[in-house]
Amino acid sequence: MPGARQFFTAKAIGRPLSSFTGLRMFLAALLALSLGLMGCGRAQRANPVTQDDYAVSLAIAPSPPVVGDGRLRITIADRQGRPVTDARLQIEGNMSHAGMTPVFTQAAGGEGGAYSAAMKWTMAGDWYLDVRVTLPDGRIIGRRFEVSVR
Ligand SMILES: [Cu+2]
Repeated sequence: MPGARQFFTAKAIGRPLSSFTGLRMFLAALLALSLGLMGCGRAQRANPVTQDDYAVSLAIAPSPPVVGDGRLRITIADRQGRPVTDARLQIEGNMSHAGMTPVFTQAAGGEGGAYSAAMKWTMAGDWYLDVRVTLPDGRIIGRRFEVSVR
């Protein structure tokens, strides 16, 4: 699948991209509005990117995460609790305030349903991680995790 390793290409994302982009634009507008009204505010929490039957969990090392190099461990299981291997994960980290450069990382393989990715926390504070999972059958699911970095 050429291009699948690139982040957020239209080909890889397909139809969900438009709603995701719309959501991002809506959130950006909300954030701009809230910043204008009350200074440096938090972004609104987003609704789930997709509805699905999978269980996706995140663990971070070190814990609690600190500024600098960290490690993400993301575990995926299906509805029956069976580990999902051979998915591809594209991960985008953003802070809850405007003006930060996003941090990207990715993971694949997933032996035992566990995926490991290096992550660089570039600043202390509130982050959110958008995890896009391309399942072995090509479907894409998404999760957003909130992370507080010291
Ligand atoms: Cu920041």
